[in-house]
Amino acid sequence: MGLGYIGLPTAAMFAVNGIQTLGVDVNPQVIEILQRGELHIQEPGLRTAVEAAIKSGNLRVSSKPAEADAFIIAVPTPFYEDKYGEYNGRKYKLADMRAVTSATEAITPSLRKGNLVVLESTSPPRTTIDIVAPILEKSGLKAGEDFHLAYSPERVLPGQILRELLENARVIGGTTPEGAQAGRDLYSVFVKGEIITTDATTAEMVKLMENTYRDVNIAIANEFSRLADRFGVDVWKAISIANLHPRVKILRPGPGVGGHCISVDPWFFVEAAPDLAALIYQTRQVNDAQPHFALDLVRRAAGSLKGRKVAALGLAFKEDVDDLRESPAVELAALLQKEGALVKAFEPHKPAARFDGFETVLTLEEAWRDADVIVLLVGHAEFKGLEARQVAGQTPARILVDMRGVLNREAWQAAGFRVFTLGVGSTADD
Ligand code: SAJ
Repeated sequence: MGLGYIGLPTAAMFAVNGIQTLGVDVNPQVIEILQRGELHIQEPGLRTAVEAAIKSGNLRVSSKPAEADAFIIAVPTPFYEDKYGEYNGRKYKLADMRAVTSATEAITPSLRKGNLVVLESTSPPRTTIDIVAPILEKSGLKAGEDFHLAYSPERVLPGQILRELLENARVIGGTTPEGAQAGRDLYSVFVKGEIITTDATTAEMVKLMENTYRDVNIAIANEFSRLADRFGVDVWKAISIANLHPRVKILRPGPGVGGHCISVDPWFFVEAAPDLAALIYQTRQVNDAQPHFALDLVRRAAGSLKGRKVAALGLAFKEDVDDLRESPAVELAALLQKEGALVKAFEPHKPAARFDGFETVLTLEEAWRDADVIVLLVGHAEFKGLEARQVAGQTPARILVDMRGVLNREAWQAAGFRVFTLGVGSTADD
């Protein structure tokens, strides 16, 4: 159920490993595109995997589920745009679980004795027990007695989904030990990594803990970038030295935290226990405010933003992916434009993408042809390899702002640029 970034590769993996698989999606366009032999999402290796799955004869797609031995629910769990909870003056987001409930409702009529149902969607703790089980039990069958029920989160990294689906350790939490075992039997068809079985609520919490831990770690890196800026220190150097300590591994600062996981999952904890999750709430505040810190850096670099022409390099939520959703780069480009700059943004992985708040262009050259300032927003491989001297010959801009700490300061300075790097205080050595 759900043929997105997780459901589609998962369905393809089962199919190429000999399991008859029906991929179901409520979006008729998705079904139509897949039936045409095309893909509606980009992910390295996915085309080959889906083609092999279809060729094997084991993968079919449909807008409706059918009877099966096992059902996997891999639908999105976004937030409501217009509803918030509040605790002690802290406003928090509320998870929109409607896709999970409707996918669960859709399979209930097909549910038979002995079936296995697995929820993969990232969800607040206790969703499997408190939300999914009661819906399925409307069939008259009892979870843990008549059918198996488990939670098994995907933990793959966008850009490396195919490899990580196979290789990563996989946690499977059953509402009963038998449910977890049934899940292990199913996923061991293609999972090469270790499979750990536990209970459903532990598995739900594990998933949220992993991404929350990462969010907290990036928040401290982002806060360090602000401190380093104030104290005239180069945060990148300081972090790399601190990370020589055998028990320290600080992540990288940047213009913010985006994507569909790290900036989202911590809210599930806040929503489920707002009275307890104070650090997690604060972490979200720090990371959500980071685009504003980045905006201020461009303002300082450019003197003022009014009427300044800005070439924005990269819009994806992180390096080397084409995903522009929940992207701090998009947010920053829009903020720059709103503050009076004239932005031309170029995203090499999706050059034709369009946004309301600012202009996008089809090539790097177009972005910087008449720019005053170049701002690197995403550390894509194609930007890391830019030759400062060559760029200097193609643009009148002589101010470079590097939000990811990936460009060589000396080389760009030697090519005539004034270089501003996020987290590098102005008195840090050049
Ligand atoms: N980021 C930084 N600094 C860093 C690392 C990341 O600013 O040092 C930013 C990125 O630019 C991006 C955001 O954080 O905007 C998230 O990127 P990410 O690479 O940390 O994570 P995702 O969202 O691509 O994938 C994460 C992964 N979780 C962990 O590594 C614990 C992945 O394994 C999960 O499957 C995925 O979330 C998910 O679906 O939950």
